[in-house]
Amino acid sequence: MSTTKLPNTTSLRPDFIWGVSTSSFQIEGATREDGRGLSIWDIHCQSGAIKNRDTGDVACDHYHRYREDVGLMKALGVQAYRFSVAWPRVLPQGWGSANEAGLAFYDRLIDELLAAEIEPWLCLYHWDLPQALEERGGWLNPESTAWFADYTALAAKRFGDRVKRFATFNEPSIFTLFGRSLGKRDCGSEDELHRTIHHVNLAHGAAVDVLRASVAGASIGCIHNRQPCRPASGNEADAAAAARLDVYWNDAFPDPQCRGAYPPSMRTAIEPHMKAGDLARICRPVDWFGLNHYSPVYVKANADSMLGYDFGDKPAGAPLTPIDWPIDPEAFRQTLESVHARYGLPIYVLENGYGSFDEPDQTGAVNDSGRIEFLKAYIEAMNAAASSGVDVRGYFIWSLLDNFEWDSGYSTRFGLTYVDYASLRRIPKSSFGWYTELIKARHSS
Ligand code: GCO
Repeated sequence: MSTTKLPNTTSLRPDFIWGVSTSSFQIEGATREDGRGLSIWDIHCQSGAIKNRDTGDVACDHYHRYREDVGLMKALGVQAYRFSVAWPRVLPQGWGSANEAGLAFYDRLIDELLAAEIEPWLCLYHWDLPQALEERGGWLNPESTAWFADYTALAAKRFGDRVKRFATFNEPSIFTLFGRSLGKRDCGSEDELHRTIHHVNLAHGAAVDVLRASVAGASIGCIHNRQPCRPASGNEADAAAAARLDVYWNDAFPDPQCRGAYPPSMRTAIEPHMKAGDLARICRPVDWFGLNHYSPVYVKANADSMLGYDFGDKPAGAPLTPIDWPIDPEAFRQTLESVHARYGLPIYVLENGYGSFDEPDQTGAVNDSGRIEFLKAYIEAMNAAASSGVDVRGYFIWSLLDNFEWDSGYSTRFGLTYVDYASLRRIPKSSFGWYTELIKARHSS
């Protein structure tokens, strides 16, 4: 592999962490095995709502193939691996008695990672809410804070001797704003949306306290999807809709969590759901800001929808990935700068990646040169942000493996590794070798 294709990373700190990310529902499979309870995503898939009626029942079969997958990470040379624990695998009813077999799976995974000298980064919630809790109102129920705190305490007690990096939530703005498309009852009203937002923020704060109290040396954060929401046209209504969505998409969680206050435009709507002292319960000290970034979002006004917005057209001629997401590394650099300026925390990029429709060629190889070009441009943008003083400390590619891409099912592929879902064979793509070279070059410099 020629190293001329490698990005300039000279402004990144010597101890910069290179990693890969996945999530439980998207790769594990074994949804009915060893006592796992059902999640809202199992129920959503059962409805036939997913493209090709795909489900998470087998996924990448990571539950059984985790040793092979850790071997892939070892071959990549990554220092860290971000995964999530499936709440219903360890607490089938969401609370109450724990499932030993479920806990034991994550013990095996963590031990395998440590043996491979790969640091485990554990995300507590990547959207797979236990269905039993959804039936009790889910995040709409004020008891959800206690449920999440108890689940966090179980994970901290069991894994905290070996895991120090904890994320409370993956993309809280996404799973609350777009409840309908993410497997749970949609937020049927703006009032329900604000109640859900507040309860998830309270759950974050409660989990931080639990982790601080029970894991010596815990390094804690929350993972936020942050992407500029831009007007799809020059008209005023679209600009206002974009500005409104930008607040909910980008500020509704990190602002109360890291600055101790909701964005001003949300306060009237959120206040009826607050109790005295809530902001102090939410704003608990964290150690880093987890950033997921892909591309800007283009927004148009829609008076009939919740928050009065809809997704609009991307700029004519904008470069797009094969799944039509804009390619805009400059927006990534700007986002890094805005997070640094607004929150002043060390930043770990915990998702960035390229969706496509890779297939092996006649030799059986998978050449994903588009992904290499994308990653190179985004890493260069991150390097430029670092050169202007942004405290970015890690970059985790989404994803190690092709996997279950939510409503798109298995039709789109984000992996550095191709997964043949018929045989579950893993085939490293050309981007896999490229990332290996990048990490090796960083460690030899
Ligand atoms: C998200 C989720 C991931 C996705 C990835 C590609 O950001 O939607 O964290 O689970 O699979 O981002 O869409």
